[in-house]
Amino acid sequence: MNEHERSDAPSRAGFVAIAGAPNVGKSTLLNRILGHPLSIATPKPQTTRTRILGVETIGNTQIVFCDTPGIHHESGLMHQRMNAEARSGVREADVVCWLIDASRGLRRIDREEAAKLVAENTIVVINKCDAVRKSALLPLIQSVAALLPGAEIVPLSALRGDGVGDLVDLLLARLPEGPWFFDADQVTDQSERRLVAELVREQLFLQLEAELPYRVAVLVDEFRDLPGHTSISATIYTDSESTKRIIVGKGGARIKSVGIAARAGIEKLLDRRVFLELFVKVKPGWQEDARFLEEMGL
Ligand SMILES: Nc1nc2c(ncn2[C@@H]2O[C@H](COP(=O)(O)OP(=O)(O)OP(=O)(O)O)[C@@H](O)[C@H]2O)c(=O)[nH]1
Ligand SMILES: [Mg+2]
Repeated sequence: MNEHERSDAPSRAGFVAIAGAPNVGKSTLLNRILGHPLSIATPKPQTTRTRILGVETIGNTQIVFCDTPGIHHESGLMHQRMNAEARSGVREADVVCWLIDASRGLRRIDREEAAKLVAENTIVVINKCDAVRKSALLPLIQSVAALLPGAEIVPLSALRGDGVGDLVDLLLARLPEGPWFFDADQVTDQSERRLVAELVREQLFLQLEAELPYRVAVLVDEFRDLPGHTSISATIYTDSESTKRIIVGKGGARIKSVGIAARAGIEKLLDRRVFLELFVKVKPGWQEDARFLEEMGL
């Protein structure tokens, strides 16, 4: 029996969007709160492409976090869909955690998007406070307060964890009474296949340079639980023969290294031995292909 079942207090539940410009640390914050790596996070902007729900049940309260893609200015169907995902995540939330990167200060995109938020249900999270001096923080807090008067402001470091507990306490206090949306032991809405595809994409983001990570998508083709191990095959789609050659690498070295690193993460996720087979296919213009984007959850 968990604490919720023992308690006489009414259950509480709500949706909390984690939103903001690309690369401000949204996925890192979600993973820090959950205590395990659910949503891939890399040093490159636009890592997250779809909404990812992460469920945290504490006592009688269930917080359903929604990690969202960074809102950005780029054009094209994939980017439009990413922004739409982020905006609907914000619209549907009871509370919005709007992240700002303290090490970069307020940027144009932060100002433009902040103007669309509602102060009463927004907590402005000033992230990456570990990366700036305290003296630089105060003026930033003042500018944020002027930008969105009335919104709560929480400085923290998602990377180190400082201040994250205070944010969770604030959220717990804000969520309305109501039934839970998920079972107490459910942690996400993402399928194992999707999580696996993301772990492969994470390695492509980490191991490919310049704009190449933006030219790949990953789909799991086969996922079979066998005695002693899980056998998985996935396809990496890219938009040209030349990118395919780079992904495969000299004598297959790059794809091998992506596979080894991704497999380590997948074995941790599934807590099983994994055989992972990766294929690379050229699919010109996939970023503009509505049906293909839908298959990827966009
Ligand atoms: N110094 C520092 N770095 C951080 C902190 N939080 C996140 N980062 C780093 O910022 C980079 C981006 O983190 P992500 O969590 O992927 O950011 P995001 O906002 O989800 O990015 P997109 O999904 O691309 O929009 C990574 O290199 C993180 O390690 C923090 O509190 N301090
Ligand atoms: Mg992210």
